[in-house]
Amino acid sequence: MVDITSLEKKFQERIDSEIKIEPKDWMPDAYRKTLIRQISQHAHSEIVGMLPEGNWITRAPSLRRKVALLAKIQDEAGHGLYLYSACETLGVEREDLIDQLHSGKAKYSSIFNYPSTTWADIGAIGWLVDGAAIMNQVMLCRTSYGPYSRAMVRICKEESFHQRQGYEILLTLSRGSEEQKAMLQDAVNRWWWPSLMMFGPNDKDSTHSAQSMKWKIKRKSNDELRQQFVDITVGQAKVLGITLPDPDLKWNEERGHYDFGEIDWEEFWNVVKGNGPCNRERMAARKKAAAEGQWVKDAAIAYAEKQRKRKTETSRVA
Ligand code: BYC
Repeated sequence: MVDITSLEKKFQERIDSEIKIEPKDWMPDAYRKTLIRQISQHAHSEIVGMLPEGNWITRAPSLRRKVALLAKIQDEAGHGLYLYSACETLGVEREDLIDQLHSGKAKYSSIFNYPSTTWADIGAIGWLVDGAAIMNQVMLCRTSYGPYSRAMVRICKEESFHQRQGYEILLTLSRGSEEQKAMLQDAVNRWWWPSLMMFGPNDKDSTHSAQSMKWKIKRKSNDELRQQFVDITVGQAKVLGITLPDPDLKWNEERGHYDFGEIDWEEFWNVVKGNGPCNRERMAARKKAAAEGQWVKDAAIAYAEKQRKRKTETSRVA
Protein backbone atom coordinates (compact mmCIF):
# COMPACT_ATOMS: atom_id res chain seq x y z
CA MET A 1 0.00 0.00 0.00
CA VAL A 2 1.20 3.52 -0.82
CA ASP A 3 2.21 5.44 2.26
CA ILE A 4 0.78 8.94 1.66
CA THR A 5 2.48 10.44 4.72
CA SER A 6 5.92 9.47 3.49
CA LEU A 7 5.11 10.70 -0.05
CA GLU A 8 3.98 14.02 1.40
CA LYS A 9 7.13 14.25 3.49
CA LYS A 10 9.36 13.63 0.47
CA PHE A 11 7.33 16.13 -1.55
CA GLN A 12 7.81 18.83 1.10
CA GLU A 13 11.53 18.03 1.27
CA ARG A 14 11.82 18.63 -2.49
CA ILE A 15 10.02 21.95 -2.12
CA ASP A 16 12.26 22.93 0.81
CA SER A 17 15.36 22.09 -1.25
CA GLU A 18 14.09 24.32 -4.10
CA ILE A 19 13.61 21.42 -6.52
CA LYS A 20 10.83 22.22 -9.00
CA ILE A 21 7.78 19.98 -9.13
CA GLU A 22 7.11 18.75 -12.67
CA PRO A 23 3.84 17.43 -14.20
CA LYS A 24 4.64 13.71 -13.82
CA ASP A 25 5.93 14.01 -10.25
CA TRP A 26 3.77 12.85 -7.36
CA MET A 27 2.00 15.76 -5.66
CA PRO A 28 -0.67 16.04 -2.97
CA ASP A 29 -4.20 16.48 -4.36
CA ALA A 30 -4.53 19.79 -2.52
CA TYR A 31 -1.35 21.15 -4.16
CA ARG A 32 -2.70 20.19 -7.59
CA LYS A 33 -6.08 21.76 -6.77
CA THR A 34 -4.55 25.00 -5.51
CA LEU A 35 -2.41 25.31 -8.63
CA ILE A 36 -5.34 24.63 -10.96
CA ARG A 37 -7.35 27.30 -9.11
CA GLN A 38 -4.63 29.92 -9.14
CA ILE A 39 -3.24 29.32 -12.64
CA SER A 40 -6.69 29.16 -14.24
CA GLN A 41 -7.79 32.34 -12.46
CA HIS A 42 -4.60 33.94 -13.66
CA ALA A 43 -5.23 32.77 -17.27
CA HIS A 44 -8.82 34.05 -17.16
CA SER A 45 -7.55 37.41 -15.85
CA GLU A 46 -5.21 37.77 -18.80
CA ILE A 47 -8.01 37.05 -21.26
CA VAL A 48 -10.68 39.21 -19.58
CA GLY A 49 -7.98 41.87 -19.08
CA MET A 50 -7.90 42.39 -22.85
CA LEU A 51 -11.39 43.88 -22.79
CA PRO A 52 -10.94 47.25 -21.01
CA GLU A 53 -7.95 48.00 -23.24
CA GLY A 54 -9.56 46.62 -26.40
CA ASN A 55 -12.13 49.35 -25.87
CA TRP A 56 -9.49 51.93 -26.92
CA ILE A 57 -7.88 50.32 -29.99
CA THR A 58 -10.06 52.23 -32.43
CA ARG A 59 -9.69 55.48 -30.48
CA ALA A 60 -5.94 55.52 -29.74
CA PRO A 61 -4.73 59.08 -30.39
CA SER A 62 -2.03 58.19 -32.97
CA LEU A 63 -0.84 55.32 -35.14
CA ARG A 64 2.14 54.79 -32.82
CA ARG A 65 -0.15 54.53 -29.78
CA LYS A 66 -2.45 52.15 -31.62
CA VAL A 67 0.39 49.83 -32.63
CA ALA A 68 1.75 49.68 -29.08
CA LEU A 69 -1.71 49.07 -27.61
CA LEU A 70 -2.50 46.33 -30.12
CA ALA A 71 0.81 44.62 -29.38
CA LYS A 72 0.17 44.81 -25.65
CA ILE A 73 -3.30 43.31 -25.93
CA GLN A 74 -1.98 40.51 -28.14
CA ASP A 75 0.68 39.83 -25.50
CA GLU A 76 -2.10 39.41 -22.91
CA ALA A 77 -3.77 36.81 -25.15
CA GLY A 78 -0.41 35.00 -25.36
CA HIS A 79 -0.10 35.08 -21.55
CA GLY A 80 -3.54 33.53 -21.26
CA LEU A 81 -2.50 30.75 -23.64
CA TYR A 82 0.79 29.94 -21.84
CA LEU A 83 -1.12 29.81 -18.58
CA TYR A 84 -3.95 27.60 -19.88
CA SER A 85 -1.24 25.26 -21.23
CA ALA A 86 0.58 25.24 -17.88
CA CYS A 87 -2.73 24.46 -16.19
CA GLU A 88 -3.47 21.59 -18.60
CA THR A 89 -0.26 19.85 -17.47
CA LEU A 90 -2.10 19.31 -14.16
CA GLY A 91 -4.68 17.09 -15.86
CA VAL A 92 -7.53 19.50 -16.59
CA GLU A 93 -9.12 20.31 -19.94
CA ARG A 94 -8.95 23.87 -21.23
CA GLU A 95 -12.59 23.66 -22.38
CA ASP A 96 -13.68 22.84 -18.82
CA LEU A 97 -11.73 25.80 -17.45
CA ILE A 98 -13.32 28.14 -19.96
CA ASP A 99 -16.78 26.72 -19.17
CA GLN A 100 -16.11 27.51 -15.50
CA LEU A 101 -15.29 31.12 -16.42
CA HIS A 102 -18.41 31.48 -18.56
CA SER A 103 -20.69 29.92 -15.93
CA GLY A 104 -19.37 32.37 -13.30
CA LYS A 105 -17.85 29.53 -11.23
CA ALA A 106 -14.24 30.62 -11.80
CA LYS A 107 -12.88 33.90 -10.55
CA TYR A 108 -10.68 36.37 -12.41
CA SER A 109 -8.98 39.50 -11.14
CA SER A 110 -11.34 42.09 -9.67
CA ILE A 111 -9.47 44.88 -11.47
CA PHE A 112 -10.96 44.09 -14.87
CA ASN A 113 -14.47 44.87 -13.75
CA TYR A 114 -13.87 48.61 -13.83
CA PRO A 115 -14.55 50.69 -16.97
CA SER A 116 -11.88 52.40 -19.10
CA THR A 117 -13.59 55.68 -19.90
CA THR A 118 -10.75 57.95 -21.13
CA TRP A 119 -7.42 57.58 -22.94
CA ALA A 120 -5.65 58.31 -19.65
CA ASP A 121 -7.18 55.06 -18.33
CA ILE A 122 -5.02 53.16 -20.82
CA GLY A 123 -1.94 54.81 -19.32
CA ALA A 124 -3.17 54.17 -15.78
CA ILE A 125 -3.86 50.50 -16.55
CA GLY A 126 -0.33 50.08 -17.91
CA TRP A 127 1.32 51.92 -15.03
CA LEU A 128 -0.74 50.70 -12.08
CA VAL A 129 -2.43 47.44 -13.17
CA ASP A 130 0.56 46.02 -15.03
CA GLY A 131 2.80 47.46 -12.31
CA ALA A 132 0.85 45.58 -9.63
CA ALA A 133 0.77 42.47 -11.81
CA ILE A 134 4.58 42.51 -12.19
CA MET A 135 5.09 42.95 -8.46
CA ASN A 136 3.06 39.80 -7.89
CA GLN A 137 4.43 37.88 -10.86
CA VAL A 138 8.15 38.38 -10.30
CA MET A 139 7.84 36.15 -7.24
CA LEU A 140 5.88 33.64 -9.34
CA CYS A 141 8.92 33.15 -11.60
CA ARG A 142 10.29 31.23 -8.60
CA THR A 143 7.07 29.35 -7.83
CA SER A 144 7.56 25.67 -7.05
CA TYR A 145 5.62 24.25 -10.02
CA GLY A 146 7.96 24.08 -13.07
CA PRO A 147 5.54 24.84 -15.95
CA TYR A 148 4.01 27.80 -14.08
CA SER A 149 7.38 29.28 -13.15
CA ARG A 150 8.71 28.98 -16.71
CA ALA A 151 5.58 30.62 -18.16
CA MET A 152 5.99 33.48 -15.69
CA VAL A 153 9.55 34.29 -16.79
CA ARG A 154 8.42 35.27 -20.28
CA ILE A 155 5.23 36.92 -19.02
CA CYS A 156 7.21 39.18 -16.68
CA LYS A 157 9.48 40.38 -19.48
CA GLU A 158 6.45 41.38 -21.52
CA GLU A 159 4.65 42.92 -18.55
CA SER A 160 7.55 45.24 -17.85
CA PHE A 161 7.27 46.60 -21.41
CA HIS A 162 3.53 47.10 -20.77
CA GLN A 163 4.18 48.99 -17.58
CA ARG A 164 6.58 51.30 -19.38
CA GLN A 165 4.24 52.01 -22.28
CA GLY A 166 1.53 52.93 -19.74
CA TYR A 167 3.83 55.20 -17.79
CA GLU A 168 4.99 56.89 -20.97
CA ILE A 169 1.38 57.65 -21.95
CA LEU A 170 0.89 59.29 -18.55
CA LEU A 171 4.19 61.16 -18.72
CA THR A 172 3.10 62.65 -22.06
CA LEU A 173 -0.25 63.71 -20.57
CA SER A 174 1.51 65.20 -17.55
CA ARG A 175 3.39 67.56 -19.91
CA GLY A 176 0.25 68.44 -21.86
CA SER A 177 -2.63 70.89 -21.48
CA GLU A 178 -4.52 71.54 -18.23
CA GLU A 179 -7.31 69.36 -19.59
CA GLN A 180 -4.89 66.48 -20.21
CA LYS A 181 -3.40 66.85 -16.73
CA ALA A 182 -6.92 66.73 -15.25
CA MET A 183 -7.71 63.61 -17.28
CA LEU A 184 -4.52 61.97 -15.93
CA GLN A 185 -5.38 62.83 -12.31
CA ASP A 186 -8.93 61.58 -12.74
CA ALA A 187 -7.76 58.24 -14.18
CA VAL A 188 -5.31 57.72 -11.31
CA ASN A 189 -8.04 58.62 -8.79
CA ARG A 190 -10.20 55.82 -10.19
CA TRP A 191 -7.53 53.12 -10.68
CA TRP A 192 -5.44 53.56 -7.51
CA TRP A 193 -7.60 51.71 -5.00
CA PRO A 194 -8.72 48.90 -7.34
CA SER A 195 -5.00 48.32 -8.13
CA LEU A 196 -4.23 47.87 -4.43
CA MET A 197 -7.11 45.38 -4.26
CA MET A 198 -5.46 43.21 -6.94
CA PHE A 199 -3.12 41.78 -4.28
CA GLY A 200 -6.07 40.11 -2.57
CA PRO A 201 -7.37 40.26 1.01
CA ASN A 202 -5.14 41.23 3.95
CA ASP A 203 -2.95 38.35 5.12
CA LYS A 204 -5.13 37.72 8.18
CA ASP A 205 -8.15 37.16 5.88
CA SER A 206 -6.37 35.26 3.12
CA THR A 207 -7.68 31.69 2.94
CA HIS A 208 -4.88 30.15 0.92
CA SER A 209 -1.74 32.15 1.74
CA ALA A 210 -0.31 30.11 4.61
CA GLN A 211 -0.44 26.78 2.77
CA SER A 212 0.62 28.33 -0.56
CA MET A 213 3.68 29.86 1.13
CA LYS A 214 4.58 26.51 2.70
CA TRP A 215 4.40 24.90 -0.74
CA LYS A 216 6.31 27.88 -2.20
CA ILE A 217 3.57 28.48 -4.74
CA LYS A 218 3.56 32.01 -3.30
CA ARG A 219 6.84 33.45 -2.05
CA LYS A 220 5.51 36.69 -0.62
CA SER A 221 2.24 37.44 1.12
CA ASN A 222 -0.55 39.66 -0.24
CA ASP A 223 0.28 42.44 2.24
CA GLU A 224 4.04 42.28 1.62
CA LEU A 225 3.54 42.69 -2.13
CA ARG A 226 0.96 45.45 -1.70
CA GLN A 227 3.40 47.36 0.53
CA GLN A 228 6.23 46.90 -1.98
CA PHE A 229 3.96 48.22 -4.73
CA VAL A 230 2.97 51.33 -2.75
CA ASP A 231 6.61 52.04 -1.84
CA ILE A 232 7.73 51.92 -5.48
CA THR A 233 4.75 53.79 -6.92
CA VAL A 234 4.83 56.92 -4.73
CA GLY A 235 8.08 58.19 -6.29
CA GLN A 236 6.76 57.53 -9.81
CA ALA A 237 3.59 59.52 -8.99
CA LYS A 238 5.76 62.47 -7.93
CA VAL A 239 7.48 62.48 -11.33
CA LEU A 240 4.03 62.65 -12.96
CA GLY A 241 3.11 65.57 -10.71
CA ILE A 242 -0.08 63.90 -9.50
CA THR A 243 -1.61 63.21 -6.08
CA LEU A 244 -2.40 59.64 -5.12
CA PRO A 245 -5.98 59.64 -3.75
CA ASP A 246 -5.16 58.64 -0.18
CA PRO A 247 -4.94 61.26 2.60
CA ASP A 248 -3.30 58.68 4.89
CA LEU A 249 -0.40 58.02 2.53
CA LYS A 250 2.81 59.13 4.26
CA TRP A 251 6.37 57.99 4.81
CA ASN A 252 6.91 56.11 8.07
CA GLU A 253 10.53 56.57 9.11
CA GLU A 254 10.38 53.86 11.75
CA ARG A 255 8.99 51.18 9.42
CA GLY A 256 10.98 52.33 6.42
CA HIS A 257 7.79 52.11 4.34
CA TYR A 258 4.86 54.28 3.33
CA ASP A 259 1.76 54.00 5.50
CA PHE A 260 -1.46 53.96 3.52
CA GLY A 261 -5.20 54.06 4.19
CA GLU A 262 -7.62 51.19 4.64
CA ILE A 263 -8.91 49.50 1.50
CA ASP A 264 -12.69 49.39 1.03
CA TRP A 265 -13.00 45.64 1.45
CA GLU A 266 -16.76 45.76 1.00
CA GLU A 267 -16.23 47.12 -2.51
CA PHE A 268 -13.58 44.42 -3.17
CA TRP A 269 -15.81 41.50 -2.18
CA ASN A 270 -18.75 42.99 -3.99
CA VAL A 271 -16.72 43.10 -7.22
CA VAL A 272 -15.32 39.58 -6.63
CA LYS A 273 -18.88 38.28 -6.14
CA GLY A 274 -19.87 39.59 -9.58
CA ASN A 275 -21.45 42.93 -8.72
CA GLY A 276 -18.76 45.34 -9.95
CA PRO A 277 -19.50 48.04 -12.53
CA CYS A 278 -18.58 45.83 -15.53
CA ASN A 279 -18.78 42.17 -14.39
CA ARG A 280 -21.86 41.40 -16.47
CA GLU A 281 -20.56 43.26 -19.51
CA ARG A 282 -17.21 41.41 -19.35
CA MET A 283 -18.82 37.97 -19.18
CA ALA A 284 -21.27 38.80 -21.96
CA ALA A 285 -18.33 39.92 -24.16
CA ARG A 286 -16.37 36.71 -23.46
CA LYS A 287 -19.36 34.47 -24.17
CA LYS A 288 -20.15 36.33 -27.39
CA ALA A 289 -16.51 35.99 -28.55
CA ALA A 290 -16.57 32.26 -27.76
CA ALA A 291 -19.83 31.71 -29.65
CA GLU A 292 -18.72 33.74 -32.66
CA GLY A 293 -15.33 32.02 -32.77
CA GLN A 294 -16.78 28.50 -32.46
CA TRP A 295 -16.57 27.96 -36.25
CA VAL A 296 -12.77 28.41 -36.08
CA LYS A 297 -12.48 25.73 -33.42
CA ASP A 298 -14.82 23.43 -35.38
CA ALA A 299 -12.78 23.94 -38.54
CA ALA A 300 -9.48 23.26 -36.72
CA ILE A 301 -10.88 20.08 -35.14
CA ALA A 302 -12.32 18.87 -38.47
CA TYR A 303 -8.95 19.49 -40.17
CA ALA A 304 -7.02 17.66 -37.42
CA GLU A 305 -9.44 14.75 -37.68
CA LYS A 306 -9.01 14.60 -41.47
CA GLN A 307 -5.21 14.62 -41.11
CA ARG A 308 -5.36 11.86 -38.52
CA LYS A 309 -7.52 9.66 -40.80
CA ARG A 310 -5.23 10.28 -43.77
CA LYS A 311 -2.19 9.28 -41.72
CA THR A 312 -3.89 6.08 -40.51
CA GLU A 313 -4.86 5.17 -44.08
CA THR A 314 -1.34 5.87 -45.41
CA SER A 315 0.28 3.73 -42.72
CA ARG A 316 -2.20 0.88 -43.50
CA VAL A 317 -1.30 0.95 -47.21
CA ALA A 318 2.40 0.99 -46.36
N1 BYC B 1 -9.67 39.40 -7.63
O1 BYC B 1 -6.62 33.34 -0.08
P1 BYC B 1 -6.39 34.44 -1.06
C1 BYC B 1 -3.18 40.26 -15.14
C2 BYC B 1 -9.79 35.60 -4.22
S1 BYC B 1 -2.93 40.63 -13.49
C3 BYC B 1 -10.51 38.36 -7.57
O2 BYC B 1 -5.43 35.50 -0.70
P2 BYC B 1 -4.63 33.44 -3.13
C4 BYC B 1 -3.09 41.32 -16.17
C5 BYC B 1 -8.95 34.34 -4.26
O3 BYC B 1 -8.98 33.76 -5.56
C6 BYC B 1 -4.08 39.77 -12.50
N2 BYC B 1 -10.42 37.40 -6.61
O4 BYC B 1 -6.05 33.79 -2.50
C7 BYC B 1 -2.47 42.52 -15.94
C8 BYC B 1 -9.65 33.50 -3.21
O5 BYC B 1 -10.87 32.97 -3.71
P3 BYC B 1 -11.04 31.37 -4.09
C9 BYC B 1 -3.94 38.29 -12.40
C10 BYC B 1 -9.42 37.51 -5.74
O6 BYC B 1 -4.88 32.70 -4.38
C11 BYC B 1 -2.49 43.50 -16.89
C12 BYC B 1 -10.04 34.53 -2.18
O7 BYC B 1 -10.10 35.78 -2.85
N3 BYC B 1 -2.83 37.88 -11.61
O8 BYC B 1 -3.51 39.17 -15.41
O9 BYC B 1 -3.69 32.82 -2.14
C13 BYC B 1 -3.14 43.33 -18.09
C14 BYC B 1 -9.09 34.61 -1.01
O10 BYC B 1 -7.80 35.11 -1.43
C15 BYC B 1 -8.49 38.56 -5.77
C16 BYC B 1 -2.87 36.69 -10.96
O11 BYC B 1 -3.85 36.00 -11.00
C17 BYC B 1 -8.64 39.53 -6.78
N4 BYC B 1 -7.82 40.59 -6.89
O12 BYC B 1 -4.01 34.90 -3.48
C18 BYC B 1 -3.80 42.11 -18.34
C19 BYC B 1 -1.60 36.30 -10.22
N5 BYC B 1 -7.59 38.40 -4.77
O13 BYC B 1 -10.06 31.10 -5.23
C20 BYC B 1 -3.76 41.11 -17.37
C21 BYC B 1 -1.66 34.90 -9.68
C22 BYC B 1 -7.95 37.29 -4.11
O14 BYC B 1 -10.71 30.59 -2.86
N6 BYC B 1 -2.50 34.80 -8.52
N7 BYC B 1 -9.06 36.77 -4.67
O15 BYC B 1 -12.48 31.23 -4.54
C23 BYC B 1 -2.08 35.07 -7.26
O16 BYC B 1 -0.94 35.45 -7.04
C24 BYC B 1 -3.04 34.84 -6.13
O17 BYC B 1 -4.09 34.00 -6.60
C25 BYC B 1 -3.64 36.15 -5.53
C26 BYC B 1 -4.64 35.75 -4.43
C27 BYC B 1 -2.53 36.98 -4.91
C28 BYC B 1 -4.38 36.96 -6.61
